[in-house]
Amino acid sequence: SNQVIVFSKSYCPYCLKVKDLFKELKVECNVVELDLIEDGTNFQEMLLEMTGQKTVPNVFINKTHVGGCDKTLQAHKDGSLQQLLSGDGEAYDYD
Ligand code: GSH
Repeated sequence: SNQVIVFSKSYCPYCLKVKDLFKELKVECNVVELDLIEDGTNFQEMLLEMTGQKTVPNVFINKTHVGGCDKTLQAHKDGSLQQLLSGDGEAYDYD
């Protein structure tokens, strides 16, 4: 099955948008609220190193980095999100 991870902050409206999208799509996701966990700032530094992205949300689908809210919504619109969720995402490179 799909592994969807949303690195988030509990107060972030863009994160809420992304979480709502996955809810609407009935896609289960693992949400990590970086402001609510003890080592959140370490995670944040690691994410910055991995993805070059400073902001949340920071979304991964089956180990592919999708990006933030804008990129995730765009991927939903252009169909590449569904493609990733159907396990057919290898051809897509979001970096
Ligand atoms: N354009 C970004 C996206 O599409 O994801 C907007 C994301 C954004 O601005 N997130 C804010 C953020 O991460 C929180 S609401 N700010 C930097 C920080 O908290 O370190």
